[in-house]
Amino acid sequence: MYADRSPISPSFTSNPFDRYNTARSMLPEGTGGIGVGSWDRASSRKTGGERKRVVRVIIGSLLIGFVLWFFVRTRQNSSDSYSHSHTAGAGEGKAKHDIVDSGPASIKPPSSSSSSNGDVQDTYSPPAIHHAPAPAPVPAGSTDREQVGKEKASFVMLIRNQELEDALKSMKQIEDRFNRKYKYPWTFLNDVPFTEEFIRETTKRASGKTEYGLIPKEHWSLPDAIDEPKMRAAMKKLEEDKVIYGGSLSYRHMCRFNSGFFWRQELLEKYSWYWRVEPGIGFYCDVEYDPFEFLRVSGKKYGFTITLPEYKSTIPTLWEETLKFMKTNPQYLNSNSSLQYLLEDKDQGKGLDANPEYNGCHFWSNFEIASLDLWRSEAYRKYFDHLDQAGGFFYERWGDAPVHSIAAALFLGTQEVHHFADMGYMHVPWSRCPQPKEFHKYGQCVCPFELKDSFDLSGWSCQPRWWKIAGKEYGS
Ligand SMILES: Nc1nc2c(ncn2[C@@H]2O[C@H](COP(=O)(O)OP(=O)(O)OP(=O)(O)O)[C@@H](O)[C@H]2O)c(=O)[nH]1
Ligand SMILES: [Mg+2]
Repeated sequence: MYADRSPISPSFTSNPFDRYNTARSMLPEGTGGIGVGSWDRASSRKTGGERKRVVRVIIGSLLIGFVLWFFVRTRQNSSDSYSHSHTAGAGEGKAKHDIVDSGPASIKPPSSSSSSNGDVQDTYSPPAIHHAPAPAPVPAGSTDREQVGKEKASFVMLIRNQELEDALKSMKQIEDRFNRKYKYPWTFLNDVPFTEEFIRETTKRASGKTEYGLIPKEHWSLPDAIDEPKMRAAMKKLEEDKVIYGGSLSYRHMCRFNSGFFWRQELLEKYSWYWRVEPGIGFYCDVEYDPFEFLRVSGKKYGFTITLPEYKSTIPTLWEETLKFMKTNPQYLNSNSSLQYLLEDKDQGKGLDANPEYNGCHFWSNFEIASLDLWRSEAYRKYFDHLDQAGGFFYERWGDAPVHSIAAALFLGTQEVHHFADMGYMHVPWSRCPQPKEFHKYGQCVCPFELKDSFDLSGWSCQPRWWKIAGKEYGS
């Protein structure tokens, strides 16, 4: 049997901050808390001794002294160069100068994507593919909802009417940080009709068009083949074991819907790409390019922000069923798959024939920017049908996150999966932000936690496993 290593506490309460703290306190002995994870670059920064620090302080003071002396002399010699700052005082003049230097027009490419000595680079330029300048922000109060972005794409939010307030919080951040310039549409889905208030308020908050879909009954109900008493008994057992959402039927419908049906909704037929948004998330940095365009142009199909291990008592037979499926459908395994990211340490290097064990790592699917065609593909449809017939969405509590992730890892090439390391993101109880300080200046990130507490650096994160096979994206 495998150990249950999920960072998600089974004893969550309804207060998000309790949940955050509970989850933090559950970190195992030895990981030293969030931020002292297995990430070698982070821990090596902590090994410098007191002596090194003193030397650094002395050298730093000398440098600052020299820069001040040079600055004063330059101002004396050429008072014309900074004439605009003379009336405002030295402090304000310096601030203006900084703003000019860091503006988009003066951004220069970094000399390397991450500096090995930990120095902060002063400039950042997104990868060349991002270079199409972001459109100008739409003036406040504009009622023109015409899409500016060029992709066939939509935000997608599966949501309950009573989550309106949290939906608006998520939308506000995504709109301010990205969409007010692109005006991509929003698609809301619900298993019951949306209220007038929900439609009115979310439409007010969106810069683009909004559409509201009622999920067909057959996409949100028990399949005939499911043995209900057997399912109820399994639910009771998981509830007794305090497995999060173990006793919830609606949660099971939600996971099955997100796995096999959201991409079949009529409202989404016209799109090729989606950005999944959940209520109550945090989104902390500006996105100055179109991620849909980025994925399309770079030949990628799936993008994530956080990766972590699944709570294994929710998926006892998911991997077994996956192995069965892959044995009868070996043609779907991509020749450059990310299989090793899914495997336990003891099974690293093995192929599927060796029946390796799943380590539970998955892309946290409450955030996804991805291709709808990935789920529409023959491989994924057949995989979903196989899983659905096995019944684990109901007899166990399979989440859409491991289902999507296993499929993306096996059916896509590693290069087709993208870590959006430039995006700051939070879904209770975890959050992450880009690490390089120069990036924060460029992305105007406001991360409400210390960078060392970013989930990527915690002992629970599967990020190092992803880095091992895919390398690091800039922002990591
Ligand atoms: N319409 C509808 N949406 C649901 C239902 N259950 C969950 N959702 C939505 O599905 C998404 C995932 O559900 P969540 O409850 O957030 O599940 P989670 O992210 O695993 O867990 P927490 O966020 O920790 O509660 C969210 O966008 C919810 O609003 C439901 O019964 N009906
Ligand atoms: Mg959620």
